[in-house]
Amino acid sequence: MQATAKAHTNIALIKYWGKRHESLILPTNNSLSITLDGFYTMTSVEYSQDLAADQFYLNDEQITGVAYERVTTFLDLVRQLSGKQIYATVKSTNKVPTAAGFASSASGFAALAAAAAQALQLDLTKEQLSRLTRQGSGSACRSIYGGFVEWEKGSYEDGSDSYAVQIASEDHWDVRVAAAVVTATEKDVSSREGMKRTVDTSVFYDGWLTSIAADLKDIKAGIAAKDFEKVGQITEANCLKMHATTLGAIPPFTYWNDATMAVMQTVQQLRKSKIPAYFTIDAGPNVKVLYLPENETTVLEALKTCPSVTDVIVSRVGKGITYK
Ligand code: FM0
Repeated sequence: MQATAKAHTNIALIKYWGKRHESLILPTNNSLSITLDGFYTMTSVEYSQDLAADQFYLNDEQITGVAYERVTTFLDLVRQLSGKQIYATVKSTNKVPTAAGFASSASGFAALAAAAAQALQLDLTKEQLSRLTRQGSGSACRSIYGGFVEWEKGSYEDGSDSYAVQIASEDHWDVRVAAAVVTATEKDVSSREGMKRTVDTSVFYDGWLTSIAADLKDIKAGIAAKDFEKVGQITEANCLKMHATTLGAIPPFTYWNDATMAVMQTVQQLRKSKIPAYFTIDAGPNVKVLYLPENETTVLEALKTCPSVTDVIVSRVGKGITYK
């Protein structure tokens, strides 16, 4: 009753930004991501009749409080599925700078779900695993798969048709993503809180929602045709629209700081000198830059010489869940 799974994080090109159901984690719109090989979580889950509660260790440190509650609440779902009232020791190693907009929750819940289900021999399909994972953290349901992945929002109230599917494998297209790290501090507004405030109060939220269908259709055509400029333009515009909704919320907020803006301008400058590179930003100040392998040297040089950037981490398109 022990298993170990590894999951990579992912970066959304079309963002998940808002829920239609809070506890089931059902989104208002489809989203689309690339799985990244540069960041991952490795998690082992061991069930034991001797335990009276779950235990959670992250990077060798025992975790209590809110982060522990999220893990044990998620394991309750796995217990329900298995019909076994049995507790687990969870040990995770994170190769993700936590809570600085790198969405460690995506690789974290994907690895946890996979290891827990495997340890109890639940024998889930990828679709079932993605649906389970979604209830830990929405973006995590995309990290079950490698390559290019779409999370279908679904329409059923019970969430049974809300899970991710792979739209192209990791071998389809060698695009690269450089994560420009500008700060490692914890963020003020979590993505969970930020998207809720935006759905509830932002005057721009309807505009965001009505623009998604066209973005999805166009970006999927762009991915299929390996049209980098098309994919890049849609990615950057979709990111800017998502972040615009936060400015229309009450109270208004933004995830950007001056360093974020400096990196965005560096990317725009690269394009002026005919290097196709495009940025996207999640719920934090760090910027991810999409580029093609032939421009790697130029793009990395520009990012590393940007004064506000403390580190640059390169990812290729990564794999889905693997087991040890
Ligand atoms: O990844 O409340 O998954 O599509 O990263 O746990 O379901 O942490 F930019 C924001 C991630 C949202 C976009 O939200 O929220 C994306 C975001 P949860 P998540």
